[in-house]
Amino acid sequence: MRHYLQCGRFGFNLDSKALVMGILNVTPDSFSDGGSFNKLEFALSRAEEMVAAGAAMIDIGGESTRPGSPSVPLAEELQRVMPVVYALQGLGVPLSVDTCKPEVMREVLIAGADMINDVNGFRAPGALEAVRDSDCGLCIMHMQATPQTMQREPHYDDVVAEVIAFLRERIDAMTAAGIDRERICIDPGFGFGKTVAHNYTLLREIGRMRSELARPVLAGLSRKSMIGAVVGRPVEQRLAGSLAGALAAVAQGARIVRVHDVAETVDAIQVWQAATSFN
Ligand code: 9MG
Repeated sequence: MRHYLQCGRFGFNLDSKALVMGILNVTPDSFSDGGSFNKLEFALSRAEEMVAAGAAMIDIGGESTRPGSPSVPLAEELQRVMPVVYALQGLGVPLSVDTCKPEVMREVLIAGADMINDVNGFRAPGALEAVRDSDCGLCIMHMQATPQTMQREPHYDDVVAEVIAFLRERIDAMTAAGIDRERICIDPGFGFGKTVAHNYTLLREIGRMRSELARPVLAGLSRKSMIGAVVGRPVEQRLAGSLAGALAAVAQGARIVRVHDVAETVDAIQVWQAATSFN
């Protein structure tokens, strides 16, 4: 199966390799000090550090999507994200922006972002139109309900079939709008309206998602509660569990893993790749 992903200024052949996407949160709780110059300096040095450690793309997020997080007003999200997109233009890797807001999508694409990562699967009115006429990469993620309500008793009759049906419907909506399939990657959305059992069922079935939808799969498990539920550790002690989760996702066929701990994940994947052959 051919796995090419167009990502703005960049293009990736994912036939025989898995990439690491480094997470760059630019929410106020991710900075130790309040000055805006220092925020930008901090974001830049963190991004450079991740690229030096082997990150193939950086995902910039100005709105927390953790369960129960409130939505951030448009102006606030733009204020957080835009200076970072401008500052990181010369980084040499694609800049992805994690947002659900069409207005943010439009502005960051003008500023030079290469990819939009939408945990809402581009369902907001105007989202498809906002990304249609660029050549940015697009990550369509599955989420049941909203970040505010998603972990209140998530229910599925058949979680894998329902997630695949959702992703298929979104791919069809995007291609019907004139968007090239080569710009799209898909994501089961670990932790977004799923129990621990739903998450691990989806993890085991990444290969089915990939073969039924014929697009590269992006997986985000880093430090999440599905890891904590197994290892019984708080978020700051989930590195080993997250590495195992990333390798499990790659072994099942994921081609991009979204992580906090870039250096460790890159090493783990390199050893995995040396020891196995990709399918
Ligand atoms: C923003 N964000 C948080 N978790 C995520 C995940 O699992 N996938 C994607 N695409 N984005 C995520």
